[in-house]
Amino acid sequence: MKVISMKHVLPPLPYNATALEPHIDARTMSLHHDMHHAAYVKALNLALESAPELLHGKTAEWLLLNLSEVPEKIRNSVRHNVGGHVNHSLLWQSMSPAGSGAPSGPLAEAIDQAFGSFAKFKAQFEEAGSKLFGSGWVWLVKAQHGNDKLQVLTTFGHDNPLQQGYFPLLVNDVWEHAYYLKHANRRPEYLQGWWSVVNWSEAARRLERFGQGNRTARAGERRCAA
Ligand code: MN3
Repeated sequence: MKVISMKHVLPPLPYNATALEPHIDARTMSLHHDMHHAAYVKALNLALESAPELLHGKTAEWLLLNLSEVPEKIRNSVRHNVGGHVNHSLLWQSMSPAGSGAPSGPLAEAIDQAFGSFAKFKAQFEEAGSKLFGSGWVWLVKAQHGNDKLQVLTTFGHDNPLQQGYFPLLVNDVWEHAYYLKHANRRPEYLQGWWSVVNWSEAARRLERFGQGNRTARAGERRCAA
């Protein structure tokens, strides 16, 4: 049976490029999605052209977690570009023009429990994002095993917390291309303004799905991390 080849596809932005103004300007948003994210998808597909057919049908999340199955000559390219694809797909969902400004329900409780308060969480997230040297991402995550509290962590390049055993709830991009046109070198200013466009209902949905995933994992069923 022939394995069906599945090209990775750039997801459309879930809102208009102007929708997050003034916090994310339209020019940055268009460049970020239409050029940067698109380039990662294109490069991923190109790298996979020379890969064994078996890899053509795998999801981006599978590739992220099974890089050892990818031939060494394309492994670095797949790592950077599949991470870029997955992380940016999460980033667009982490933002919304209808951001409520603060989490509610179980997510709000989990944040209070882990960080002391929402304000302390924001301060820790901003500090982690500001201090990250070079290009990377800042995340709110939940450990995939055990019942640990929520954590803030950063990843370099396009690495993803799933590769380190953490399930991502919320992410912001601190590569310069995410903010430089509007904020120049003032990354902390970008991180502070970002709270106005955070999609808290999406983060809450991810926490809920994580809980459901944990139950199916315990029942021995296959988990989907996306
Ligand atoms: Mn980016």
